[in-house]
Amino acid sequence: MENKKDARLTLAHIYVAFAALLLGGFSGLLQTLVRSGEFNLPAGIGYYQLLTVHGVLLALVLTTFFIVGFLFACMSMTSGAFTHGGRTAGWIGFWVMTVGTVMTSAAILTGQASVLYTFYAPMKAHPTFYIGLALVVVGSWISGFAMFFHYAKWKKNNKGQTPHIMSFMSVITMSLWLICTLGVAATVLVQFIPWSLGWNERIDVLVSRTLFWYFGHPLVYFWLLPAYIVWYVNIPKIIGGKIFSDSLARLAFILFLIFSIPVGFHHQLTEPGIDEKWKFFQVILTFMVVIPSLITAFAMFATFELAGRRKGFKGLFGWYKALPWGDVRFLAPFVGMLSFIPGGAGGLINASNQMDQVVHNTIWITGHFHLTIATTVLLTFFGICYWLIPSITGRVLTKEINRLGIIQTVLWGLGMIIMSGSMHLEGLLGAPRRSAYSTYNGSDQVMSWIPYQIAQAVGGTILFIGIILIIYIIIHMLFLAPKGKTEFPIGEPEENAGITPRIFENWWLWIGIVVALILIAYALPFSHMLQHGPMGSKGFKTY
Ligand code: HAS
Ligand code: CU
Repeated sequence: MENKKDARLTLAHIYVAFAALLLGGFSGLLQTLVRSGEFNLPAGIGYYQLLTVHGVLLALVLTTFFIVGFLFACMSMTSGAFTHGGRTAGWIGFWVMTVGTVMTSAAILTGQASVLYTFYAPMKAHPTFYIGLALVVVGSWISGFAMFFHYAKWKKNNKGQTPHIMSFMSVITMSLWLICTLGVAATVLVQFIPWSLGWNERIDVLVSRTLFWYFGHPLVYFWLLPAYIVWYVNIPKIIGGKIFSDSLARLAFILFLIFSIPVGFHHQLTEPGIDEKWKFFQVILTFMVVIPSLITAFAMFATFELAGRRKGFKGLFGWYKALPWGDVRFLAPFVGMLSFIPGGAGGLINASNQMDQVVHNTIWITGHFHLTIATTVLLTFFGICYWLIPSITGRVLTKEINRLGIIQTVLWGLGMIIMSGSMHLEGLLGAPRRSAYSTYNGSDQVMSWIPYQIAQAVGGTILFIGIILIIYIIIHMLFLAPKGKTEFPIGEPEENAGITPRIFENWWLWIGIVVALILIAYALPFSHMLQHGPMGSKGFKTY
């Protein structure tokens, strides 16, 4: 990276992210071993405590730190170095997030917050669990504003020009994050913190879950969009091609911003207290937010095909031979793309009301998100590391590490096919998610689950070997690889590309549509909840 000071800020985020991967991944391994029935946890560690460590550290900490760090790098590379003020804000954001992470982790590790990563009321955790989470969110806002100001400054200094697509996408991602975290901030600050401190005796469960999922669905797109940035902008350069269509890519990101927020009810399809017609409406919007992913699939095929044909490969599928299969910077994200085909299809099943009745709260759902976040997104993040880290540390990716990276990618794909595949199948047989090992007195149905649980332990073990490998690779690229210059690969548009329409920079229009759609989808059902709320529930400690 060109600016050393910005690079250090990105690096700090990467350190925390991979520390979270190591600890969170280890607890994932232990979980699959427990569920196989062949292993008991030592030293009084609880299964649900472990599951909370796993979910919070991987789904919330690893992702948020990696994404914020990566977006700082994207902005610095394509809108120029941050000013002193912007970078200071970035560091303040980083430290606020880190203090929050330490608080939340301490609450979980000391056994005072085994409430899982969705922290559903009326399960109650120690106040520091919620305060820590609030700090993580506030820290990320500070960083987000640093990015918004940076973008606005670039636009002011370059009047009439179109901002770089990578900066544009970064700002969309952080805008999505800012708007959706308002929901989780509201429930944590207004409901959970006063309740856990004993200031309020009771909590409205439905309101808290609704605010959580208002945040929880766009959260998954906050994970996905940085991966899409790489697919649209960096992968073309890595494979020797061009960005297929700058305008189409920007359009896809705007569609994500518009449609990914007012859809939280698809996580609450079995929730009593929400009228069916509002669920139906949000399911329609859920199917709208599939469209930009389909656009992305189309754009990827087009990018690959055009790159192959330009190199002279012919025939209907001849172009696939032109792809750099031996280059881990391509292979890791590519396996991520592949796994999004079944992962996305599973999402469509979940979003369909009737089918969701079959799979909701079964381990099928766990299978779904291990394909999407833990493969599609995470393998793309690993793919980023192979060029981002050496370009920051002034080192190079050696042939040996590239080869090790390919082994890591293959292990990850294989481990996930076994683990996620058996989770999907076991879910169809009715096995619940979020459940420690039990034979339920040996009923026949439950006995049919056991082989799948053993398969999950096998897959989980392969994945854990993958985690050890990637940690070794990261350490190598940070401290051991030979010195040298590594490129930060940024693709260029096709020669005959049209001009990017100016309307994409009309932020007030897009934010206006987002707000309007959120109001249409949520205002009535939510005010109904507030007006007809029950007396609320006292807190329970189930752990
Ligand atoms: Fe999901 C539950 C619906 C996408 C993550 N999801 C979850 C949970 C998580 C999660 C973490 O409607 C669990 C939350 C919890 O703890 O309870 N999901 C969807 C839908 C999509 C979707 C409709 N999910 C994701 C992504 C995630 C993610 C992305 C993380 C990153 N999901 C649901 C629903 C539930 C749910 C319900 C609740 C279920 C319940 O009952 O609780 C869509 O966005 C998917 C659209 C994607 C596609 C695929 C496009 C394919 C592409 C790849 C192209 C490949 C190429 C390579 C180019 C239609 C872009 C090919 C090359 C060759 C040579 C072949
Ligand atoms: Cu969702």
